[in-house]
Amino acid sequence: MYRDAPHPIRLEDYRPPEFLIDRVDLRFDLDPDLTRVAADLHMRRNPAATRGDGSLTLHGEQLELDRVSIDGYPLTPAEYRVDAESLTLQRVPDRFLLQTWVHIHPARNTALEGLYQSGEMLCTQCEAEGFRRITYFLDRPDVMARYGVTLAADRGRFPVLLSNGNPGEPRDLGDGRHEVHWEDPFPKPCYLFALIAGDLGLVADHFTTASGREVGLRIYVEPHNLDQCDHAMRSLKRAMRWDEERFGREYDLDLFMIVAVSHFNMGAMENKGLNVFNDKYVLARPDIATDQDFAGIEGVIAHEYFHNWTGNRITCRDWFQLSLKEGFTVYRDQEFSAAMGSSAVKRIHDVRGLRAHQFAEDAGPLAHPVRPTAYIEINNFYTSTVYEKGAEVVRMQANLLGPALFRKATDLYFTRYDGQAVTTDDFVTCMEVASGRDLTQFRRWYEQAGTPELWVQGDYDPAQGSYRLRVRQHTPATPGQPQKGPLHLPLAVGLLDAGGQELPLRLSDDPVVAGADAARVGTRVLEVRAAVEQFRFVGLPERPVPSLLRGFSAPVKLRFDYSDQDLEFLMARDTDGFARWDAAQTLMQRVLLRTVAQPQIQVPGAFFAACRLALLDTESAPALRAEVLILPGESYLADQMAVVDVDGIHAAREHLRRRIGEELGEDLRRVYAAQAETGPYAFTPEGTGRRALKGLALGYLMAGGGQDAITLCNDQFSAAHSMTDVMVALRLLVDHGGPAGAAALVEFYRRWSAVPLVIDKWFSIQATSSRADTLEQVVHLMDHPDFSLRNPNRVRSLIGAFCTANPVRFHAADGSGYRFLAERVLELDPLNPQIASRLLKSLIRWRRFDPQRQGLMRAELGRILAAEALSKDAYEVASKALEGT
Ligand code: B3K
Ligand code: ZN
Repeated sequence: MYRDAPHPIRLEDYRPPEFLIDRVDLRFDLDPDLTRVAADLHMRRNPAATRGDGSLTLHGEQLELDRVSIDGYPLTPAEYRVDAESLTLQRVPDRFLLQTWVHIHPARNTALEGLYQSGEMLCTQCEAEGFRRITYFLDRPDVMARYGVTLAADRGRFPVLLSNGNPGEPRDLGDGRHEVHWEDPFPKPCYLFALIAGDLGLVADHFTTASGREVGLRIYVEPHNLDQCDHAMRSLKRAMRWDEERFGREYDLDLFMIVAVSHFNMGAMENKGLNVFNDKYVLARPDIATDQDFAGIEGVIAHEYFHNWTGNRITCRDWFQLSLKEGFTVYRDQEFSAAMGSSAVKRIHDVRGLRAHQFAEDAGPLAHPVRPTAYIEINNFYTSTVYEKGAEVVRMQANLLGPALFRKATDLYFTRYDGQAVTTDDFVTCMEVASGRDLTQFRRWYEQAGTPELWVQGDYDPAQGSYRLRVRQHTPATPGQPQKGPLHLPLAVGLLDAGGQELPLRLSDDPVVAGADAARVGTRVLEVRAAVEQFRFVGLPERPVPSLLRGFSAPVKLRFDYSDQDLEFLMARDTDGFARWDAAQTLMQRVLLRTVAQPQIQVPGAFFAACRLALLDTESAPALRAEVLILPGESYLADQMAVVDVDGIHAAREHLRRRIGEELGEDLRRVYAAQAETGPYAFTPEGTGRRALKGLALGYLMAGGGQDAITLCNDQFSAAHSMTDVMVALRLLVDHGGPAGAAALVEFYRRWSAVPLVIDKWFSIQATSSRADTLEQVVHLMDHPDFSLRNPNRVRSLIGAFCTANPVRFHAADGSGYRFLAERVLELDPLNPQIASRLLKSLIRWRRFDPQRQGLMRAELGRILAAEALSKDAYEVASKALEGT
C-alpha cells in the first residue's frame, strides 16, 4: 500500500519563483554508464516575489551530488541539505553564482525521462519535470534562462553531439574524446533543454524565411534510415511556410534540427531548435508506412515546429496552463493538415478522435477541466482534454471572432507575451482586446470539466412561415464539480428544403434589409449563452430540415429528435461534408443500438439504400465516401449505453458489417475495382482517399462472406503496392483466420523482420484481432524475441493495442484481460511509470459495466493500489478510479 499518499499540487498555491536564473552553463562528460554534469547557474532574487526565509531549494532527483559551491566557495555538508527530491542551501546572497557537480547513470534510466540511452545513442526528455534528473535546478516553466552547453564524449561512439541553438567549432580533446559547445540565444524554461549524442546520419536542406533569412534544416537518424526522411523534410518545409502565411510566424534560429529515436514515451518533443521524435513520426517510405503514418508524420512534424512560437517563445507560467501551448498548437496543426488535404475529412478524423477519447475521459473518474486545478503527477495530465478539447476551445474562439479578428488577436498575443511565461487567461484576454468582445462567460470552458449536452427542438409554424429552434444546455456533474454553469458556445446551423437546397437564415430580430436574404444562405453561427435559448427563423415557405452543429462548431453532444428519414436525407444531401458524415454516424449508431437491444430485429431496407447512395456518390471525394460508411467503433457505442453490453455491441456491429457486405456486394465489387492503383504510391489527398475507399469496400466484401473476397485480399496483400493496402489485407485475413491469415502473418514477418516500425504493426494486428484466442496469442507474443517491455512503441503495439483497441477481448467476462493488464502495469511501473500509468487508464471506467465485470476491474485496481512502492503516476490513476468506493 502507498504509505504516504502523495500530496496534490494546486493551482491556487501558485507563487512566482523566489529566485531567477539568468544564465546557465552546463558541461556534460557523457558516458552511458556514468555521466558527469557540471552546472553554473547565474542566480538572483526575483524582485517580483515575496521574500522567503532566505534559503534556496532546487529540484533534483536521482542525482549523485559531488560538490556544490557559491561564488567559487565550496560549501560544507552542514551548509546544505539533500533529500530524494531537492537540494536546499540554508543562506544565499541576492545575486550569486551557484555551481554544482553531479553524476548520473543514463544506461540505468528505464523511465526515459531525463538523460537516457536509446540503442547506441544518448538522448534527453525533460518535459514536464525531467530536467531535475539531469542537474539541480528550479525546474518550473516560469524560470527562463539562456543556456550555454558543452558536450564532451568519446568521438568513435558519439561522433554527433547536439544541443539547443547554434554550435561552435568541435574541439578534439586528444584522448579519443571530443567536445562541442552550443549557445541558445533565446531564454527558455528548462523543460525545453535537450541533448543528443550518437552515431547519426543526417539529411540536410534549407529554408528561406519570408523576410529572407536562411535556415539550415537537418534530420538526424540512424544511418540505415537515411532513405526514410523525405516525407518528414517535406512536411517541415510546408509547415514553416504555412505558419508564416497563416499566423505570420517566422522561425528564429539559423538551424532547425529533428532527431529520431526509437525509445520514446510519447510522439515527439519540441525542444528549442532540437526537436526529438519518436522515430514512428519521422520515418516513412511507401512500402513501410501507411497513409495514416504519412499523415501522422505530417501532423506531428508541424505540431512540434509550431510549438516554437506557441510553447517556446511564449511558454506556460505553470503546468496547469499546459493547454495554453498544447490546445493552441493542436488547433494549429489541425488547421495545417486541413490545408494540406481535405478539410472535411480532417475534421471528421479529429471529431471521431475527440468523441472516442475526450468524451470518454470527461465521463469518467479522471475528468478534469482544460485547465486543471490539481494534480499529483503532471505526466498524467497530457490528456485528450488538455490537448484535443483545448484545441476545440481555441477553435470556438476562432469561430466566434471570425478569421480577421482571430488573426488580429493571435498577432497581439505573440507581440504582447513574446519571451514570457503566461496563462490561458492571458490568451483569452488577447481575444477580448482584439475583438472588443466580452469573453467572461466563455472562460468557463477552461474551468468546467464534462461534456455539455445540447438538447435542441425545432417547431415549424406554417401560418407564420417561421421555424423556432429551442436550445437547452446541460453539463453533467464530474468528480469534484457537482454544479455547472451554462457555457457560451457557437452553434453553426443550416436549414435545408425538401430538395436539399439551403434556405436563407433570417432571424426574427434581424434588421430588414432588401436583398439581404441571398447573403444569408448557407451556414450561420448562433451564439448560445443561457441555459435555454430560442432562435426564430422567418421567411420559410416550407418545413426545413435543420443541419445542426455544422463542422462540429462546439465540443458538445447534440440531441435532436431526427427521424430516420431526416438522417438519411442529411446523409445524402447536406451541403456540409462533415454534417453528412455526422448524420450517417447518428443513423448507424441508432441501427446498431437497436440491434443490441433486439438482436433479431431487421435492418430496414432504407438504411441499405442510404449506404448504397453514399457508396456510389461519385460527386463526393472517395475519402469522404469512405468516412461516411465507416461504422461507429465498439468503444464509442459502449459510451452510448447505460450499462455496456460488450458482447452485444460486438455481435451487432459484426452482424451489420455482414449485412452491408451482402446487400451491397455487387456495388462494393465495382467500387473496389474502380479504385485500382494506376501508378506508384503518392501521399496525396486523392491517393489516400482512393485507398481508403478501396479498403472500406474490401472490408465489407470480406464481412459479406463472398469467396472471391478472400482472393481479393490475398491478391492485394501479395501485390504489395503500398503498406496501406498490405495492412488492410493483412488485418482482414488475420481476422478471418484459417491458413490464409496464418500464412500472411508468417510472410509479413519474413519480409519485415529487420524494420522495427513494421514489426510494431505485426504485433498490433495480432493484438487487435477479434479472434477468440487473441489474449493467448498476446501472452505468447510477449515471449517473442522481438518483444521488449523497455521499448514503449513495442509495449503500445502489443499490450496497449490489446487493452485499448480490442474491447471484446479485453473485456472478456472471465476477467482474463483485466488480470493481464494489471500484471503488465505492475511489471512496468518500476521500469517506466509513465507508460504503466497510461496503460492503467484502460481499467478506470469500471462503473460503466455489469456487476460482474465491475467487481473484476475493481479487484485489479485494488491490487495495483496495494502494490509496494507504486509510482505517483499509477497511484494517482488507480486511487482516483477507486474514489468513492
Ligand atoms: N510537449 C510534448 C509532450 C511532453 C509530454 C511529457 N509527459 C509533446 C507535444 O505535445 O508536442
Ligand atoms: Zn504539443
